[in-house]
Amino acid sequence: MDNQKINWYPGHMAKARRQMEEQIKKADLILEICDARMPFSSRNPDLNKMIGSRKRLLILNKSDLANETVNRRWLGWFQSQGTDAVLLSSLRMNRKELLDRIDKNTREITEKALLRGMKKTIRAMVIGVPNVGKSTMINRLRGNSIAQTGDRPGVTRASQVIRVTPYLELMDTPGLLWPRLDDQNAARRLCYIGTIRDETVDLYALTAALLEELKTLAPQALAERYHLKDLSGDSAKLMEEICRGRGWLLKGGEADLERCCNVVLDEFRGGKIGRISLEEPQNQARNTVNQSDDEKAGNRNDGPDGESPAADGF
Ligand SMILES: Nc1nc2c(ncn2[C@@H]2O[C@H](COP(=O)(O)OP(=O)(O)OP(=O)(O)O)[C@@H](O)[C@H]2O)c(=O)[nH]1
Ligand SMILES: [Mg+2]
Repeated sequence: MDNQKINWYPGHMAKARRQMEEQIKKADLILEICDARMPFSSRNPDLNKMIGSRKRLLILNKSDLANETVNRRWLGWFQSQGTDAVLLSSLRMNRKELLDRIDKNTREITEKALLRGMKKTIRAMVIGVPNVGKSTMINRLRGNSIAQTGDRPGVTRASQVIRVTPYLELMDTPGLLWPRLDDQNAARRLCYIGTIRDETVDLYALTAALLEELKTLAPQALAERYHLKDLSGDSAKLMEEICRGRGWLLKGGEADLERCCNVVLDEFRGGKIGRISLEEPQNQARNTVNQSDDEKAGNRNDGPDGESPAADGF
């Protein structure tokens, strides 16, 4: 992955970006969604600039896939920064709690309108990078599947307004990345979680990099999932072992590395290896690969918090 520049800006995004710049100005509230496993790298700096000082609620979605302790740390960190944030799992959220939170964030606007004798319909815009669960969250809030969703990036191609309650409209928008890719660590993580299309990256290099990170972030979970006795070898060796353990062999007995890459990435994305957070608030301003050994130990996702999926947040 080191020598491979990722082209993460498909053509449709430039058009969507221009439209969203205008739409943001008209929104009463911005619901910015990021991935709870990596709230730093899954937020689009470009969108951040466009939002400016407009009212926003930051939603750390897919919290069911992230480590619970780290989730709480992120929530505390955002609070300390003055950013209103919530943990969410769109797949098992409490609809009323999220609606109440939206209501709280727009109360001033509705009360002002009431004073003028009007019952205002709030328009909130749902934005974020691809595949973080924007459309899924809207469907869950509405109670049926009106917006198209899918476990790949780029499903929503155009903005669409969806009425969620008589007085709340949400605008679903296409996931947006930013055109300049400077931080290759962030790019790699975005690939791990399926924000950038797999077709644009070398999946072998990506899986090798992910396994290297998991050796540090969740060694126990990794060893257990793939019955690995020894994690000291490099990622090429680990992939060989995973293939042999699972019986993924080609005709001549060679390891089926393509299958290994597809399954490991898929299992990581689906939380099957464990609830693993890729970023911690205290490291948010630098690369986790440059952490000290103490910090690495503190960043582990293994142990009681990393094991059982449980609903937290909404
Ligand atoms: N585990 C888990 N999966 C989720 C959650 N929210 C969404 N998903 C899954 O993530 C995938 C992407 O969801 P979408 O709602 O299509 O994501 P999106 O942000 O609208 O994506 P684009 O339209 O491509 O920008 C789907 O497979 C969803 O089922 C969540 O909270 N937890
Ligand atoms: Mg979508």
